[in-house]
This record gives sequence, C-alpha cells and structure tokens, in this order.
Amino acid sequence: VMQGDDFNYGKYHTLKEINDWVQSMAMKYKPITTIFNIANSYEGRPILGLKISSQSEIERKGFWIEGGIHAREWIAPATVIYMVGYILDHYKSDPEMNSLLDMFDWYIVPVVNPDGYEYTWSKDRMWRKTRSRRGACIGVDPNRNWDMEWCKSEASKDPCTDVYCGPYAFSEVEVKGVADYIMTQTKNITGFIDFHSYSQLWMTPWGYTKELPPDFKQQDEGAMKTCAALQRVSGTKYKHGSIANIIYKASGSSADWTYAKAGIKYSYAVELRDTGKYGFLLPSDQIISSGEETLRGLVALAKFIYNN
Ligand code: ING
Ligand code: ZN
Repeated sequence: VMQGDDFNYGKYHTLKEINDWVQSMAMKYKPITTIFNIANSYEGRPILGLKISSQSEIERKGFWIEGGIHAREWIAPATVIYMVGYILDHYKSDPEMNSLLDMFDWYIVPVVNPDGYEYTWSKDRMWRKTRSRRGACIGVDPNRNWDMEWCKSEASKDPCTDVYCGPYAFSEVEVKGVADYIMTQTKNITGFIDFHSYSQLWMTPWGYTKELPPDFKQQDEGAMKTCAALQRVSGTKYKHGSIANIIYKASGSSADWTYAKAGIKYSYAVELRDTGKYGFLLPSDQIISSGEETLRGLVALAKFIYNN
C-alpha cells in the first residue's frame, strides 16, 4: 500500500496512484484533512477531493482548487498534487504553509475528469473531454458545459469537436457534481482556481465576452501579485488578464460560473507551463519546479484575497 511518504512528486501518476495518494494523505494528516467524493463519473469512477481545515476555531473562508478538468493537461493534476503534498508535509515547518491553513479552509480536487484522465493513459494521450456517449461522437468539453452563458461563443454544438458544449448546460455529471458540491457542501468560498495547461497565463473572468466584470481590477491585481511571486522562484514568466482578452472567447467555462453564479469573487483559470515547446507533453522533470513556483504564487494570492 502506498504511503504518502514514498509518493514520487516528480513523476506523472495513473488515476489509481492519485486516488491511493489522496486516501493516504487523508489518513496521514487526520484530523485536519478529510476526503470527500464529489460524484461518480460517467463511467463510474469516484471524483475525490481533500478538505484541509486547521484545528483552530476561528472562522475561515474557503478556497477551491481543481485540476484535470481536461484530460491531457497532465501538469495540472501533478502541480495540484505537489502543492497539497508540500502544504501538508510542511505546515509545521514552513510559516508560509502554516499561514495558508490559518487563512482558509482548502478544498482540493486533483482530477475533475477521471474518465478522460484514465483514457489518456490507456488509449489516447491527447484526449481532452469527458467520455460520455451521446450520438455520433464521444465526450463533452467540461470547460464549456457550465451554466453561464452556456454555448454562446467559441463553443460548439457539434459533438465531434473538442469544444462541444454538450446537449445542455451541466449535462456532464463531473461538472454538475463540482457545481453542486460548491453550492451545497461549502460555504463562503472566496477563492477558486481551475488549473489547465499550457500557455503560462493567470486568467480572470470573463471568458464569454471581452467586456470586463465589475471586480476585474481587484481580480487582476491578485493575478498580477501571483505572477510576480511565481516568477521570483525561478524566473518563469506568466501573463495575466481576462480569459477572453488574453487567450480567446469561451463560454460556459468554470471561472465564469463560479464568479457569476456561485459568488466567488476571486475566480481564476490558470494555464500552467509551458509556452508551447512541449505543450501538453511537458516532461516530468518540470513537475517539481512547476509545483514550487505555482505554490509561491498561490501563497501571494491567498494573502491578497485574505486582505481584500
Ligand atoms: N485552454 C482553455 C480552454 O478551455 C480557457 C482556455 C480557460 C478558456 C478557462 C476558458 C476558461 O479552452 C485549455 N488549454 O484548455
Ligand atoms: Zn484545459
């Protein structure tokens, strides 16, 4: 049985290895860490998460972090796993980790789309979508399936494309599961990050329009501070801005919904390393450096959100 201690953070892991790691971290870091299951995926796999909540009684707001909504973007789960492992292994020795747990309750879901992730290991490394079967082709883009301006711009009604928005908003049990969990099982979440790859961008709403939302100035200031802290670790440069302005218009994406419908003011979508040399096939020898820099960015962001 895998203990948290012999998990290799410098490698990509199968879904089974990741789920075993989640279990072992929940065991090892009792009682501050608990496991939760958001829903079962289309093919029946659990979507596991970890809640980290320090013992002290002070009221804290929540912070949601997820990866693996897109199957082939392996650096996203790997970076999330690295950060959580580091936080738990160091919250007593590294004051910045301790402060993360003082400021927020953390909800972490490393692999939102387990069917797709499994498929990238077994059949097609470049698979992006879920694996639901509806008509001519397989899979819905889980980052076009959220119930916010659903399927309005830069999404497709064609099930055979990689940006298929699905037959209706929240058709995907994985996406609906996350949305329901955020709405019913958490309270006062004020930070949300959906990790993707690649392009090195720290993005804010909106995706569906190039217009900027009322909180953009503060959201972007948080992103700017994050990028600066991230770059200080080993020089990696990220850009920040609204999704539609910095990458492309996309409707029905996660951060638009969490911001508009769940009221999470600091909602972000992040494109991790790299800028295209390896793209989705980022070598595993970059996992730890990605994890380290993203974690220091996260520390800066958490402090900013906490104080604003
Ligand atoms: N890119 C994202 C995509 O879903 C994105 C860009 C992120 C759009 C967040 C909207 C919201 O197309 C990748 N690489 O998935
Ligand atoms: Zn993605």
